[in-house]
Amino acid sequence: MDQDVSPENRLIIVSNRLPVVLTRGENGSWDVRPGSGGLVTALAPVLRNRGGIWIGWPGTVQAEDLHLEELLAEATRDSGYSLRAVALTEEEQAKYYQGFSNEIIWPLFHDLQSNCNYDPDYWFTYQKVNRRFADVIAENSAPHDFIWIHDYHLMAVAKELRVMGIRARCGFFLHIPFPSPDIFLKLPWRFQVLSDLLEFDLLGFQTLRDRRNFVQCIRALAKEVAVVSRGQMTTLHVEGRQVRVGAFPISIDYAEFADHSATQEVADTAWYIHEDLPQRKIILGVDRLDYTKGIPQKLDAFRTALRKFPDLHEKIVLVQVVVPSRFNIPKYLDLKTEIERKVGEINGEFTRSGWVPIHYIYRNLNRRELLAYYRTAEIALITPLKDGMNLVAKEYCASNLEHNGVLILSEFAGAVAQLQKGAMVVNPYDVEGVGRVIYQAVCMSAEERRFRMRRLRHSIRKRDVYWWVNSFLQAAISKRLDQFPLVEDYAPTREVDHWPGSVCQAVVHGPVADDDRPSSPHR
Ligand code: GDG
Repeated sequence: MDQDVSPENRLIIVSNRLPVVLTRGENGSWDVRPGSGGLVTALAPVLRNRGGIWIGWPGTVQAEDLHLEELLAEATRDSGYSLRAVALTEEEQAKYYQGFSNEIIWPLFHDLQSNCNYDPDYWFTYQKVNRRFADVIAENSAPHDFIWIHDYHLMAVAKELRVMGIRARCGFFLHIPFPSPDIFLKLPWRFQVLSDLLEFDLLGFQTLRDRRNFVQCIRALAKEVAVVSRGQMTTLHVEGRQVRVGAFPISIDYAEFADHSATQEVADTAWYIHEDLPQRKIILGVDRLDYTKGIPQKLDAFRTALRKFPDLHEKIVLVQVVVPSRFNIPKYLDLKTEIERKVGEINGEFTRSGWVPIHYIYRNLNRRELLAYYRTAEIALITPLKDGMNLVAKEYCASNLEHNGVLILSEFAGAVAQLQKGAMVVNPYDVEGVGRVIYQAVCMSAEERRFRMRRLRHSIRKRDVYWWVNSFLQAAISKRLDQFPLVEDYAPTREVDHWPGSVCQAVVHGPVADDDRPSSPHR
């Protein structure tokens, strides 16, 4: 048990990855930096100063000179909570994470069954690693803690905890979609996965559609379970226990995005971006390298818009940021090749002196750059083939301080349920339709843009990440976040950067990279 903080009612967050990335610096020392991705963006501000624990894989295989505990303690020194690592071997990582999680569950739950590789060995290792996570949770938790497990990598953890006799309340939130029964039925381990999920006390999904799909799977495959739906919540009666099932659309720290976007450093960076692209409207795409994000289809739609509407030539630029991800899986490498080929073809077809239609960025942007792109882009083009939520859509709106941006959003992103009234909703497979909507967005009047963006921002502000966490905790244990113990002596000792929640504010050892230094106010 952790002795540093009150044992009462702590929040224990468990996810596949810790919210940090460990890398070896040029001088051989280890650096700890904030991780990226939707889960970190959403949860880091939530845990700040609540004295909880975050358990996960640190993202690196144990090396002899890696003083992991020391590094993790240093990384969260100012955050008010602590990190605990789950060690994995290279083989476990390959079979549990890349294999079962990302070659089976990820494609299946995104309706892309033909991308699945049902290797039985993956399932075996998945269970073994879930047990390992349960061990670390058992070592670090007390009966009054609330254990909140995240995402499809860890669906069997509650089962393992129950086997070990751990009875603490345990909730699960699925960040990705849950498929309809006709797709879920293809999973060779469909009965085991459903029965593992039924060991949690609360199951949270992103949207009503996901919750409905899950309940339909229960009705089809677990006939002994009684289903009672009342209002927003469904209760499953399983062998004398009750499992609550609800939809909790995840969100962002709206105020933090809006405030940081308003800073001079972001404004300066945004100004330079536009100065380099004079008289062009910027259409922005920000996606992890993933076949669910619909990047090739988006490029096809952009090409269609340029072919059909020549008056767009030299007036628009697509800035497509692709964040490197899962490059050990062959499908992802193929996707990268396909994207780069298409970008080359389109630029080859349309580039004129002084105008390159697609600016392709294949790397992680730092937060200042990302916000500057959000702030400066006239249009955000977010067209996943399927997405649990899509936080980029919400971040773009929160950062659009001038209320002049247009959000083009796929009807298959979970975010559409909340944002459909202000966004231009498209079918990402319909490249002609998306091409037409790009044209309409470019031509949209300032009044309509303002009207739509105000609506979007209002809705995201009202249901931000604190609303999300409070509704989940309320449903799980009838508590709000502010009822968890505040770390009283919480006092950042160093100047923090603007990473949400200031998970880890600094490089622990080694030099600060140039692009992480704040830009000087030149204007
Ligand atoms: C999963 C689900 C669900 C992106 N590029 C950079 C960067 N990002 C950050 C964004 C955003 C996050 O990564 C991406 O979140 P998404 O929600 O768009 O997508 P996934 O990573 O697939 O997340 C998704 C989410 O979980 C939460 O439940 O919405 O459906 O698939 O926060 O800001 N951050 C930085 N540089 C980048 O270049 N710093």
